[in-house]
Amino acid sequence: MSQPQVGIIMGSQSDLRVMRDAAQVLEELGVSFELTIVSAHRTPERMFDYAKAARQKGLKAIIAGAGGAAHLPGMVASLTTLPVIGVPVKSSNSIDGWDSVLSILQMPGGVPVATVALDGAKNAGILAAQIVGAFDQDVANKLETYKENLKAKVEESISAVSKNGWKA
Ligand code: RP5
Repeated sequence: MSQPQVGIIMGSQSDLRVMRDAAQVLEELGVSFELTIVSAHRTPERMFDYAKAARQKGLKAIIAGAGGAAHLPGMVASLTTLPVIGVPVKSSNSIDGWDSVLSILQMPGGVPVATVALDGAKNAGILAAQIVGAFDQDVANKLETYKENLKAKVEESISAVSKNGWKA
């Protein structure tokens, strides 16, 4: 694997069932990435070291997922000038997901976290690829194809519904 361009981190191994969607789409789009567990609450020193080293090791964006009192994305954003994309995870300790959403979304002015939907790791992966693709034509081309495929799928459904009717 070449030098990772995107870092995917999460507060716990239990977040992987959601965060794997980010890895999957980055792989599909040909963007190199690394994936590991970094907990804001349980391994604060590791979080500090990861965020501080991220730019120097060549990362262009960080995707950070966490559930419940989800401080990881905001804390990482406070420690780096790289763009941080936050994924609120509906975890076992989450009331109904709103705790994770609001913990990640409601950052104070000056420390932005680009927050995707609850369990929205796929969009986090696409957004990270778009950040990389702003400076990398190969990735931009893959994103173009990705969007064309989205359009083609809808067009297929339109034809199927108009040909077979809504009952089928
Ligand atoms: C958060 O607590 C993690 O991001 C995870 O979503 C949640 C539960 O963690 P585990 O108890 O499953 O390790 O910090």
